[in-house]
Amino acid sequence: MNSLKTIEYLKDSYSKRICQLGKGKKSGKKIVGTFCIFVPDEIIFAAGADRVILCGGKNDTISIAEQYLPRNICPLVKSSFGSIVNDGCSGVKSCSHFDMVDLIVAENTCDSKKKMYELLDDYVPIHVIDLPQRPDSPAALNYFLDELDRFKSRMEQLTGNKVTDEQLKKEIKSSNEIRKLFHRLYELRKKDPSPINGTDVLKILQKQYFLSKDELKKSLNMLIDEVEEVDHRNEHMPRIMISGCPMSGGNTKVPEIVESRGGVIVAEESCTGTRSFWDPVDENKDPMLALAQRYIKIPCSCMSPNERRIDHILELAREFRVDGVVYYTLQFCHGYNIEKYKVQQALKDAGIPMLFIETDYSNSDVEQIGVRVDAFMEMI
Ligand code: BJ8
Repeated sequence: MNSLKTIEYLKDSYSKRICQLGKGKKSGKKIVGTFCIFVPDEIIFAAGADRVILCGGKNDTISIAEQYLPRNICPLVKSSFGSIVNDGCSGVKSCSHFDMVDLIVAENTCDSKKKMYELLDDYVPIHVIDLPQRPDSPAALNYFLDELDRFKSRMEQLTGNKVTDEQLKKEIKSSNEIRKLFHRLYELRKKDPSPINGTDVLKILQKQYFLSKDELKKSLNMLIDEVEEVDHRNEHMPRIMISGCPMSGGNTKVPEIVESRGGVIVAEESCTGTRSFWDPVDENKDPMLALAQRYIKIPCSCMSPNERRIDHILELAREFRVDGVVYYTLQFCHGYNIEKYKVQQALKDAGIPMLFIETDYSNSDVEQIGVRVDAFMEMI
């Protein structure tokens, strides 16, 4: 498939966005950095602040992080931390948007992240949202609602703006519009053959928490228009779903391997995938309650029990008619690594083959993964 114009269009989106953030900052806008999809954007925007994602997907900052952190924690945490503490002296380019951040809004999810946030407190103020990790327990929703209220107050304090219900409703509607656009894009991926490669979709998904909302909407509309006009490939290619850890910006290793070996990725069950947009926020309820109800249901592996995730995987596998699932985990991500067992059982019962890949951000295992993907493609 020819390279997509939308991907070309987004090539210099990083520098444009940095420039936009810089201008906003000069005019007094506050900038919030986040690491996780449990943090409701709607509250940040309703307070009149801007938001950028800080998760690292690049390998080159990991050695910097390892001067502070143990080696045996996940590469996403090391890459993110390394980008932030990098002073540029080692020759690795430092993260140009971290310096603009006024506040990090973090969340209590996995242990590695929790402990990283304690260290980051030395670099920039942090507000941590505590997540009830048994989301279906009777007290969980009210606890989370209180945490979101606390977060709302912190945003009001930071920006000096009152977060009104009206403003929240406006932001919820706007975020739902983006979710609908992602659904339209994924609807197109249900075609067989799929008219778009998963690697290209991932490049957009990775930018969803970095671009401004307007730019994201524009890019998604461009992409949908473009994909609707794509001439169909004639041959059926094995339809693969990726499931597991997020793939932060800079990390497209596994989708590239899968798609260079004859498969096409048609869905991603991950936070750089369906988990980020699948469920809308109810626009007809009290906005804070609606946000709490929507966000508490995100099926991250930090939640227990997490049957919701298994159900979602099976639903996606059916809807997207997948031939196989690549279960992707980052090294030392215990939550997703352990959940693999239940996912594998459920997929086996549904007759769907699964390939398990545990990897990091380096290229040292590209060949080895390629050989295993080849064998998987032959089997499905
Ligand atoms: S909602 S998946 S974005 S926490 S890969 S740092 S889990 S050890 S990124 Fe995540 Fe929020 Fe959950 Fe999504 Fe820890 Fe695992 Fe590393 Fe991870």
